[in-house]
Amino acid sequence: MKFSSTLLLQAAATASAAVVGRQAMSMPAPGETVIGRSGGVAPEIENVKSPFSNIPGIKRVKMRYGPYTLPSTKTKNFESQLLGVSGMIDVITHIKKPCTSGCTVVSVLGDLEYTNGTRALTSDGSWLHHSVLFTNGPGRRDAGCGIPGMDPWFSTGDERNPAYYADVNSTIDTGYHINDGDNFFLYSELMNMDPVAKEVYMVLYYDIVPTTPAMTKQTVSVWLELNQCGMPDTSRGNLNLLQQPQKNVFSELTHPWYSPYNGNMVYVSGHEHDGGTNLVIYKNDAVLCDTKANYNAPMESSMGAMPGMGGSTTAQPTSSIGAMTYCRNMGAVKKGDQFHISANYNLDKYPGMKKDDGSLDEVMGISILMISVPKEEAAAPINFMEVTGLNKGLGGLGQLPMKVPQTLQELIATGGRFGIRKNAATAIVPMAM
Ligand SMILES: [Cu+2]
Repeated sequence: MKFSSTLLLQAAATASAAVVGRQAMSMPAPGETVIGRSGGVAPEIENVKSPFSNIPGIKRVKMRYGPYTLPSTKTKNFESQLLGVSGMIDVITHIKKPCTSGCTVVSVLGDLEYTNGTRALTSDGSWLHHSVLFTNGPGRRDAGCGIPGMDPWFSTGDERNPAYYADVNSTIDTGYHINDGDNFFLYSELMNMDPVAKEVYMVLYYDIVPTTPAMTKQTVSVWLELNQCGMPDTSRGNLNLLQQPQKNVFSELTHPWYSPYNGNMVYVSGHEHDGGTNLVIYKNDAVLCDTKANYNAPMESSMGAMPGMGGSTTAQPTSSIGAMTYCRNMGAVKKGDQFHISANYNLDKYPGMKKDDGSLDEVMGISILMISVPKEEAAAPINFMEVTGLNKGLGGLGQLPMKVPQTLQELIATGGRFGIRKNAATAIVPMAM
């Protein structure tokens, strides 16, 4: 279920055989009505007021990506026919960056909109199921597994939480640096609950500042999730190979990740599917952050609370997660510190998401940990065996040479070890930069 490696695998698998053009993606099936087209078209790029006005030179850039057509729940597509889930699409797009000549990101927030700029909400049947933002460019890598190429550095589910790459209450001496040679890719899994197709846009709000020589640090985004780096979870029997629950009440524990960095922990998030109660991030077996699922919060509550975001929030049925809490400024991390997550579920209390045939859909446990590190340390070699603890767990076996894939072909060759996400219903949608 590793997004980063599997996305590349998906991309490779679909690039030659199933390239779907932008036009095709936004075309409704014959006879379908598409809503979201009336009432004007919101701009693609907009400067809006940043809520962090205490930071000198800060700018909030709102960027719209798409359009994507959410299929009607009656539409037969890859997802409905092979995955048994109606109204869903999975798309990877090459997207524009919020700056063209380099900048530093201090916060990102994701949202979903209709064509005319009104928010697309779960209350009207439009789900932002998942979205993951990747950077590809010189020196980029997945810090969670040490795989070079794609850096998954931002993710949002329908909780639409902000992510932080710096302490926004302090002087900005760190952040996620974007360089000239970087390319952005956005993976989105979006879902429609209605028998009417809808045209939507993914929206990312970036709070950015100019990169300055005074910034001696940079923030590294570490992706932690169930089946960390393709390694089986240390708990057994909770989930099948497709990550469908085999029990109603369980705690799924991941293979540990060992920090290759000395630095400071800026932020950590939690993402679960319905049925989840909380996701706990442990540092050296002590609770670092207990992110709690809130079933009573209005969906998109974080967004609604952001100044200038507007939009209505509607209370959801208590069977759906409306918000996940997160932690900020958690203190120091040292090289060798061990991290693992526990995704806790109670499907007796909160029914999980179901496929069309009524069986339970897969569940997830994802956390992104932002660590601010000295610039020179951010480029330190990452050894897969060290970051996954194999070196420690297998008593020196990590001394064996382990070839880290350097090319897409080599990465594909590791498919068995890194795993392939089952719903590889991905289309590549090239976009002009
Ligand atoms: Cu998810």
